[in-house]
Amino acid sequence: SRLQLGDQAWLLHGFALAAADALLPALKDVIQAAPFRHMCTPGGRAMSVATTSCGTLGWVSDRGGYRYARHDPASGRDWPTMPAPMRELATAAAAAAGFPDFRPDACLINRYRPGTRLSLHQDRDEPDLGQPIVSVSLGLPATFLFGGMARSDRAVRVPLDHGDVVVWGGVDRLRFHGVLPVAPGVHPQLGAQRINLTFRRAGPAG
Ligand code: MD3
Ligand code: FE
Repeated sequence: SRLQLGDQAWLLHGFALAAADALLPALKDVIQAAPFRHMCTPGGRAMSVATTSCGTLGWVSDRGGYRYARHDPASGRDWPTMPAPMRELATAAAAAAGFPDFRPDACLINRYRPGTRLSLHQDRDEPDLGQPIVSVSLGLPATFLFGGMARSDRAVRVPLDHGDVVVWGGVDRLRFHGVLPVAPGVHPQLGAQRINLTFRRAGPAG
């Protein structure tokens, strides 16, 4: 089912479930090649969300700020290639939400243990804000906060389950958003964690 969250924001309930058998082993390989780590915020604190990336560009945070980088700073090597099942899922979800030409070059992988949250923020590190973002939720459920264009705008709470996909772009691309603390639990396939995949176009159009 397709639930409209904004003029150009959609929740595709269960959209990733059919691909999960291909997705989870591919994800496991990526995490083995580029393990989760707690990056430093520009303010010098360790992030509570653990992250890694795959694709040509990976999202990086350190004392110097937030940016996309070609290499994993933990290893000095290229980020793992974005596996085809991941890339194809993101392209299909974007098309289902009205963005037919999405070719992601970056996938940020966020890991939430119970208690982990992500405070309200905007995604504005990407050069082309005309490109949508596709988010895939796996493992433990979470409550997503879907806000407005100003931090103080009232936020709508959206429950996200294993297999849910959210696509947002256009007029909704710069909405503030966040994730409430993940409740304790154990997911049958992923254990005591929520993993979110965020697909983006972070480099030049192509
Ligand atoms: C924004 N990750 O890494 S993206 C991030 O669950 C990030 O890990 C979150 O925000 C996570 O930058 C969620 C999901 C999302 C979904 C719908 C939105 C963000 C949205 C709708 C409008 C604006
Ligand atoms: Fe975000």
